[in-house]
Amino acid sequence: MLKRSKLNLALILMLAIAAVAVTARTPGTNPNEIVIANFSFEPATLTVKAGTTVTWVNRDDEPHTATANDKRFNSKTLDTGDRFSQKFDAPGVYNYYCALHPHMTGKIIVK
Ligand SMILES: [Cu+2]
Repeated sequence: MLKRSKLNLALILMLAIAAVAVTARTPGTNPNEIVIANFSFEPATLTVKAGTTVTWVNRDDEPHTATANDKRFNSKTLDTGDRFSQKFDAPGVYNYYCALHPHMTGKIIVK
């Protein structure tokens, strides 16, 4: 019985550590990741090298999209926790917005 409760305690500790590790993953941890939170893209302007894959992740309770102004890329509707990745091969400035909330805007600068 004692053994079993120790095992349970170890399991709970492991789960707690895993939960902390996930929670600690704050915006900016991955330099090529854009977090959508509080109805904004963070960072709003991201500069990357040509050939970089950028990933958006929705951390809001509301659905959002990442839609290029010129429609060169367009995520589907991203629900909470959903991700969208886009590779940028050609240098340039890529302005985008959220199709559901057009006041949400962002920019990828590819060098
Ligand atoms: Cu939105």
